[in-house]
Amino acid sequence: MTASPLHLIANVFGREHQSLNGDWHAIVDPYENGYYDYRYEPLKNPYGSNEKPESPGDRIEYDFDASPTLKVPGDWNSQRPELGLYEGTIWYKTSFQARRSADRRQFLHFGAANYEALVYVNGKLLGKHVGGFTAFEFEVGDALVDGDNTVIVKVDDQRRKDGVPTVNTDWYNFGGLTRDVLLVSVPRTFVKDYFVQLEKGSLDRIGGWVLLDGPQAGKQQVSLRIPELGVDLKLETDASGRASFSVRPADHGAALELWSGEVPRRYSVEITGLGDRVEEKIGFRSITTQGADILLNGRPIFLRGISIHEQAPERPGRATSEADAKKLLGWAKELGCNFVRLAHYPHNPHTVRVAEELGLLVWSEVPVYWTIQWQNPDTYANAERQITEMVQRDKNRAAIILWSVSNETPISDARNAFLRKLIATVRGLDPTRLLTAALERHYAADELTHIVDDPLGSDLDVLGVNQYVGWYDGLPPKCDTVAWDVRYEKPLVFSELGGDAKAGHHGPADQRWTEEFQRDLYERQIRMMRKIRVWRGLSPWILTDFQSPRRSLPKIQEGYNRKGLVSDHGEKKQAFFVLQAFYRQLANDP
Ligand code: GCB
Repeated sequence: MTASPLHLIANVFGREHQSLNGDWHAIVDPYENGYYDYRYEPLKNPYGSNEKPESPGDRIEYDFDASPTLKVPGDWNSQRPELGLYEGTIWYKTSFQARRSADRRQFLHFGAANYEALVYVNGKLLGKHVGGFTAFEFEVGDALVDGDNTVIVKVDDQRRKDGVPTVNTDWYNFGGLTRDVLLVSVPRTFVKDYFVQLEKGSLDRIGGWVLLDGPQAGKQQVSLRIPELGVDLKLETDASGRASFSVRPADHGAALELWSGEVPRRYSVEITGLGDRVEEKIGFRSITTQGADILLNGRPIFLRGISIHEQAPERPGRATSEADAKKLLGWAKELGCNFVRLAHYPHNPHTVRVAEELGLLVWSEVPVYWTIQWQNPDTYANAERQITEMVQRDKNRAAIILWSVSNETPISDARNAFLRKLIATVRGLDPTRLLTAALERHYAADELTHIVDDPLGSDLDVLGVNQYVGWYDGLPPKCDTVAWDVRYEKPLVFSELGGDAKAGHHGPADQRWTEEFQRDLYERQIRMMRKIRVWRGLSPWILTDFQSPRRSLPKIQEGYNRKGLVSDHGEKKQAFFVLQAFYRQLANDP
């Protein structure tokens, strides 16, 4: 039995840690030689044990230390030409120095590994994680030795029918250890997690909980301080290590300044207990709906957004760093956005933190995309774990206002039941944020009226709708004739719209793939959307051109989805400026 990953430690970067990023030795293993014997049964000593010949006659047909390296964090596809479209297993190995200690615990933290990872320390299998975009951790425990330690990770990025996502997506299946890897060290009993946010429906009351983990977690004193707000609480954990709290800074004589796009104010929150201390900057804001309005801090807001993939800016590969996040989100700010849809999976934690610092509201989603196996309980368990890991990691980020459970999932009873269960899970984990999904619309018989009546609409707070009028659905002039019939009195956000244009390719507005076509499409789309009474935001598809093997049209696509407003070389297309002008106008006259 392999162990499952643990409930995530909050704020790993704020703990004592060493980075294991860098050059890891890597063995490319398309036939799973390191894991199975010739009968295709798991071997007793897979590559995970890192055996070395003990005498000259020993036959060991692999050697990590003599194998070339790959950069971590990073996708493997963009690092070596022969791995461009490789899908399968690569074994990674690195070493680190450590000390065993009776009063510290060590955890290996992986920001993400696409898609399945088996983690070994000094030959011992710690466990397995499935899902390419969420963080996971294993306690290293007894596997650690004083001095030199070895970590080996088997990463397999084969697409799976029963996976989340399934085999068919419109993005590149970048494999590897794509995010930071850390060795985190904490006291035996430590502050593992906390939830510190404005209480639902309140503009001045902060509430939540603290969770201790370890042999002395129960019935302990914990303190929670927000010095700038005069908050200094002494809490006691229950038998399971948890303590709840609720506090009004005004009762301590302090005026709470809320986090907003204009003033992304954050406060230092310090939590201490049993010799452990964690500190993190947290913002406080409320997000609710009222009829068709989205209210940020009690006031209606229109979401001027853009969708973003975790595609590296101006180069092939996955975006992996804070610098990448700053570049991408800098373009979103330049466009005039106050909102970004981080599609179609949880993005790098750097991206969410930079968005929070820049005052960008965030939609965060899981890759429950198109047609996954709605009736398969393992697929459901996988989706539920991914969404749980997403919420665990980012629940204290004020920037995130929307959790999205799915993208363009055709309506069926099995799908409705699956997504309703996911929605209930998220509401249980985080009662403070809004729930959404990118839904589809359908046509009335006349093909001109678009109806939004997905049954899931009754379970969601905000209706996300993807629509491609003028691209997959007629030509741009069709936007002038379409009417919308939205059957819910809820905020409608167009989570996608757009069309492809190759930067620098020019022609008349009715010639597909030109910048003029895309510009005309945006102008007409904006006119169409403005007529919809419950329309409260948009996140057009998409900020930058992104790699997708589905997109093969020579001279135009060449492996890229070209719906970006910015090209893969950083050139802004004409439609960028159409949307920018619209967003400037909205910002001045909301
Ligand atoms: C969609 C999908 C998105 C695609 C986009 C397109 O509806 O949600 O993942 O990339 O359309 O360009 O076709």
